Amino acid sequence: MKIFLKKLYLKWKFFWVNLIYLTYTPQAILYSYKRDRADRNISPLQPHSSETGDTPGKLLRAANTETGTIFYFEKAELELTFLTDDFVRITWKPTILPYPYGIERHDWEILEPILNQVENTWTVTSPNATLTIQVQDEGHLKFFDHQHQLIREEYPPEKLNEQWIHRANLRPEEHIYGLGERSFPLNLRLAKEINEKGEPTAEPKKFRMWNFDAAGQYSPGSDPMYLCIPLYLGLHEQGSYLIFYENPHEAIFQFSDTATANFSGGALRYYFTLGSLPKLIENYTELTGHSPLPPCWALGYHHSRWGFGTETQVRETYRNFEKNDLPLSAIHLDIDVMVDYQAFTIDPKRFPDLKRFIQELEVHGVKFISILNPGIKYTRHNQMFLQGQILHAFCKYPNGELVVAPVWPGWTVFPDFTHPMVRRWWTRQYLYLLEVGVGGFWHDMNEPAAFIAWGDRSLPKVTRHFVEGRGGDHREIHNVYGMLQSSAAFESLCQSRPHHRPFIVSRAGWAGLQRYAWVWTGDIESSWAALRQTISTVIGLGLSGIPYSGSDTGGFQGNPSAELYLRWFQMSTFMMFYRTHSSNNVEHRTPWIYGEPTLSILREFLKLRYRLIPYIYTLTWETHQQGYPPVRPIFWLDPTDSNLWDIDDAFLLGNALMICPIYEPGMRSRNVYLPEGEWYHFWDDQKLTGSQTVEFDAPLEQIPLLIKAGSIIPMEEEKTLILHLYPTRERNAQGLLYSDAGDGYETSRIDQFQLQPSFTSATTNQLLPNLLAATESDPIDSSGDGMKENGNSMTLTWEQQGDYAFSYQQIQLQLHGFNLQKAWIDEVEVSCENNSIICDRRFQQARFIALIS
Ligand code: NBV
Repeated sequence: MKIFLKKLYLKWKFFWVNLIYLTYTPQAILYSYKRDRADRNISPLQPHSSETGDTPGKLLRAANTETGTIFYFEKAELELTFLTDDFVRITWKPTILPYPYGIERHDWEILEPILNQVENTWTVTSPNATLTIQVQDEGHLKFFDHQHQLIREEYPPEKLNEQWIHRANLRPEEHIYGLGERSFPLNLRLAKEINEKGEPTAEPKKFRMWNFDAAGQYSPGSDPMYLCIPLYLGLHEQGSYLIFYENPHEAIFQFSDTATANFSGGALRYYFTLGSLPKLIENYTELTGHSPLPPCWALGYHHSRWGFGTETQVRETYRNFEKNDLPLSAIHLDIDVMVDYQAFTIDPKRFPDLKRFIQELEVHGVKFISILNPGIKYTRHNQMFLQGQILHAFCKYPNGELVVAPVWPGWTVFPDFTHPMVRRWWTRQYLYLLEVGVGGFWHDMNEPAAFIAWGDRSLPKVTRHFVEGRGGDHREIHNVYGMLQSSAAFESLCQSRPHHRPFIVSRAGWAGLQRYAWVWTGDIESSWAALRQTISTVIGLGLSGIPYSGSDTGGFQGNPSAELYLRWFQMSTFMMFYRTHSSNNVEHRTPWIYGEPTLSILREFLKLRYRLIPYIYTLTWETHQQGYPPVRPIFWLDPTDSNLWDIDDAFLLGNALMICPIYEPGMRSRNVYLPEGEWYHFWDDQKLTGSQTVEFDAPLEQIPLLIKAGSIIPMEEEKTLILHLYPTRERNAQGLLYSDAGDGYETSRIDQFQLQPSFTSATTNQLLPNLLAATESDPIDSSGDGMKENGNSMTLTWEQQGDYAFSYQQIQLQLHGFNLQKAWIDEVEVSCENNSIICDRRFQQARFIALIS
């Protein structure tokens, strides 16, 4: 009975989606039938548990060559290529190498490793001995770190017709993260298969690698998702590693006592790196590309809704934001503003003078973002279709017939983005919208998605693709399709607006998408479970190399209560893509519709986000340089503390800020396990010691926010830079501030702040006279280098690099955790008020006398 009711409920929930699709049903039936007929000779990928595959056979010999070390087996060759001392590329041959869509860097100086043989076991060691790989008979591989600790152990690969089966041992305590976008716990080893009743079973989850449209609504536990990446990180007691399979074919990954990767085809080429978590991500993003700096406005708040409809509605919305004193940076327009859902159109009836309207928005500091689907309406009345036909731009069946499938415009054709000429053609299509001033693009349905009556929601697997001239089919291209569309858009924006940074959001993607686009997590249901799920999904994306993501605040489908919306909004405030979006059949989700006190609390969080922009923008610079995701798992701070490995109800924003969302109705307090070190409670400066669980209050106005002691957080208000100093007990703290014009590619600057206990030379005892006068305590020699620490004083030094002019009119230094008694800026005494000092110019040193509070 319970199951029946649940099924009935689910049916009701999906009713509206079905209604939408109803008009497309005849087409969907026809297409599904045609797709299945075309794919009749392609058997679906099944996970294999048996050892039926063909293995490489006996290891015969090995030799160092120019491209790496080659191991010759009876039936295969293995090539190990050291890209750096801790990063190796592994290729099993013979194979047809993948077209390197995911790879950004090709110019590695291949290192020559040290090759050794003891009986039938060979070892290859990187020049600095950071990584040693042991190759044994049959193709058994072991990876050791510089201390000769075993980090990973792989079994010989198995080949089963086109398929590859690759297994590795997992240690009992080993945790696994990654695989791109997932709707499961952060540690993927905890994920279980769900049975028909919707309950988890004991069987480890089989994760599918096949970008998939959740079509209107998904819940936690849905798989696959829109953006799959065959990459995972392993973390265990001996260390951590990352493995990335450069193979976009459909695959199934499962993690039990072993990690199994089962690819339906393609090459067994993968990359392995070990070391600290930041180093793993650094290596991976060096290979697959760094995210460009986003325009600074993109870090503000975005408001979106499917169903905005007209200029009047959008105007009313931004004016209401202003009236309610709510900052806003962008409005996103969904498919309803197009003409017959045709790509690159905006209905002139709804937006009679688009250019002028976009200018109006610009005056109010709001960007106009336009949705874009990859499919082109299949009709002779559509110029783009006609042009594309002339250029042979669309995907075809092996017999040369166009692949036509139903999507929003009705019968639709799909550009083959694997053809450079098609990408060039596509880049030109953005021009009109760019000319009228559209601020950025939101790529939807680019898995690519099609409406179906049954079976796979995409193109037939036999669909032919150009693959840069070498040819291939949809089995190889499906997962990179959305990324290639984004690469064309990126190119277009760079070309036509060379002085502005592109802003693109994409639903689908693969390894390397970070070079072009941000991501949102699609059509998540509006529920408390979905709010909590978002934390793992976003962290998992970051660990998979996708640093900029966020969810539809409040959930896409459904009407969140004021409390759910508020709690979701509070969480989104600290995620990189800060957007509210919802379906066209739900209530409007603008902050004012929730009334008080919700409206005021939302306003506070919005304003907090804007105050934090200097800190967040600095994180984007770090991401651009090193690839680190701004939103991080808690274990990023201390991977040796296994208590942190499973935490997926909290996250870090940079290393200084820990965010603990509230994810249950009525929850007014929650427990938080703090990583080692000292912490400050953001809301009241309470000091806490790490490595323990602490309970925090969480009234509606707050979610627990913790600051790592030792941080300096740059914030801004009006034209004032506010440096929040959170010293450790030893009075140390540091922070960075990156700044530039906020867009474009001109000059930039880095300001570096360092707070330390003040020292004086013990031999000469030359404390600054004013400092001497102010302090009562004796200097303590704690440094051991003849310098004496001056008890209650600390010094903030400010160093800078870069040519961009410092743009703030005032600087406020706000001290936390210590009572400020006296302060000097470049040795001139200044007044202190409310534990802070204000100055109107840059300085080199600030000194404080402050007593620990
Ligand atoms: O374009 C309509 C929606 C969009 O609002 C949503 O964000 C996308 O994820 N789109 C999916 C297509 C319709 C889904 C039912």
